Amino acid sequence: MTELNRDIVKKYGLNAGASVVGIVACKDFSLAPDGFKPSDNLDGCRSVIVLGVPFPQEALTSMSNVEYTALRNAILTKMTDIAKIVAKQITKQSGYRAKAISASGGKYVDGKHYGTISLKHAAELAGLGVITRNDLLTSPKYGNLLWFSAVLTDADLIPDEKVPYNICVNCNKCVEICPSGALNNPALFGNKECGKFFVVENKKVLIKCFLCRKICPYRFGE
Ligand code: B12
Repeated sequence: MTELNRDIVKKYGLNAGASVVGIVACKDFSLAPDGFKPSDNLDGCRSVIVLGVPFPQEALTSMSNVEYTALRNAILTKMTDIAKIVAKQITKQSGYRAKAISASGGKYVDGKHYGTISLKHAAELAGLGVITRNDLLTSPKYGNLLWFSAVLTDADLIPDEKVPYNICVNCNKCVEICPSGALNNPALFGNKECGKFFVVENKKVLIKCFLCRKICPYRFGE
């Protein structure tokens, strides 16, 4: 068994294919709803390792809805695989418990599909960026192009610092362009409204809108 620390964990993530890796202490999730705290999903959880990979910029500039959706599906599968690799390595090399968190889903509550934890909040707490007015995690380096997965572990790892400033200037362009009205209430994102643009065609989900991503002046970072 080898010692486990933040540098080793970050190396695992980068070697598995992540472009960014951030660490949060589980206690920082106190504001997450019950059932969505890391400790609700792994007994004795101490740290969350957040893994991110960006879309290429072309996803927002020149891809059709079909191409965008196909790339999104591929990247979500890749993100989940990266989390599984990191979780396996942690347990194998150090003996700590580790649980991979899927990039695309987790559980059903009252018939609705939810993630295991909120990966946007995890990424913000892990210092990978800030949640901006379009309700997306926006990174100083990669803008809103990042996709995430995570690993929960009972290892106590030194966490990262949050980004100490807000990138969003509240230009409101995302609110004005959103065809569903999902962004109208700054305190409550309209999941149901936004979800209407995820449509089933030929037995497959097609994402028909990503204007809140595309319109943001910080879509590609600062
Ligand atoms: C389900 C889902 C959706 C559904 C939601 C409706 C539904 N339930 O069916 C819909 C269809 C709306 C959707 C849309 C999109 N999604 Co989506 N989605 C998810 C998914 C898989 C789960 C979200 C979830 O259940 N979170 C858990 C619940 C409890 O969190 P919540 O509702 O956000 O939480 C609220 C409160 O409970 C509280 N809260 C919850 N946890 C915490 C924790 C802390 C510390 C605090 C303070 C508060 C807090 O704050 C929130 C506001 O009230 C996540 C992956 C994930 N696991 O996070 C991706 C995810 C959020 N989606 C993502 C993306 C990219 C999109 C789209 C852009 C896709 C597109 N159109 O191209 C749009 C974006 C819309 C937008 N502007 O935000 C990315 C975001 C990446 C980024 N850079 O921000 C994620 C993280 C996927 C990923 N693996 O990267 N999505």
